Amino acid sequence: MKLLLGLMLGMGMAQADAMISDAWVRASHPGQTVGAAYLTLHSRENVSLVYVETARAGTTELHSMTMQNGVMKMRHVETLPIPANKPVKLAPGGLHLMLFELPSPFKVGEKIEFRLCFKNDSGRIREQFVSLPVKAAD
Ligand SMILES: [Cu+2]
Repeated sequence: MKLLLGLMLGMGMAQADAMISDAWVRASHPGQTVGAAYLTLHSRENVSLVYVETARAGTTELHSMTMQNGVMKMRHVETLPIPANKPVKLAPGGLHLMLFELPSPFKVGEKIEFRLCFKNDSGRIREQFVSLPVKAAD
């Protein structure tokens, strides 16, 4: 039964799954409690990224970053619209996933699993699991 349900979910999601590229988690130092992750999201239909979590952080928030009067400002973004076939890039200096309350450092070579929840125009929410490699900051 569980297997059958899994297959059905898998089939239902295959078409709508977002494509993920340029995904990585910034390596962190021991004792560092805040981290960041980046990825580019591409969807074939209009969706919004409404929730992100990982077991490797107490809280995960989507943030934007802008320059205001020469000062970098970060803002918490509740939902991120991803228009059909228009990739949205989360990258250093701009949109990013901010990770709080890190219980242990992100080490280069590790893979960190994230759960992303997307909502489509008809209000249906589906989840997608992605594994992001840890890389040293450029
Ligand atoms: Cu931030």
